Amino acid sequence: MLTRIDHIGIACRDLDKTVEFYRATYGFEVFHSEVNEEQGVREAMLKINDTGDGGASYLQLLEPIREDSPVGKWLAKNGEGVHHIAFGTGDVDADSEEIRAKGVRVLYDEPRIGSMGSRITFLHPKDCGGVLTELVTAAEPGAHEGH
Ligand code: V0V
Ligand code: CO
Repeated sequence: MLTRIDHIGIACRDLDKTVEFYRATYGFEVFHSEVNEEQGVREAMLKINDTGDGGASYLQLLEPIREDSPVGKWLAKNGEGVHHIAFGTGDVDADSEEIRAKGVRVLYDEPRIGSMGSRITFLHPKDCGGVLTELVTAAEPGAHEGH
């Protein structure tokens, strides 16, 4: 069951500058940052609030590390802005299969590794009203502390 907005993914060209904008404007601090080679991004997670399901909601700031990555291609075409939304679930495997059975294209056969050791998959934007949609199951609590 999808129980929260896990994050909003925002594509940017300069991660450090964008982090500074969110800090100076809203007071949001970086909770975690990492490079995800497979996805082709350098990213920062800004925690906005905890949620009633034991998870949390974040802004995910994304800078491409390769031009031919999903975020690199998207930036070249659209410029900076909102790239995807992500719903949180306790069971990404079950929920993605259920959604696939409704005829929505799920991009991966098996969920892949996302931010902070989470397991993630994506739904094709053309099947979701133009919105690239991600499903996320967070790692077990304590497995990944913010850093
Ligand atoms: C592409 N399109 C989008 C879109 N990206 N529409 C809405 N939102 C987006 N973000 C549209 C694009 O305008 C085209 O429409 C059409 O889809 C095909 O796009 P394309 O540029 O030819 O690109 P493709 O087909 O090579 O790739 C599109 C997909 C790709 C969605 C398949 O971006 C993908 O695999 N995304 C999933 C992985 C990802 O995004 N990773 C980065 C975040 P027209 O022009 O034909 O109408 S990593 C992350 O979130 C992590 C690590 C995490 O949360 O933990
Ligand atoms: Co994401």
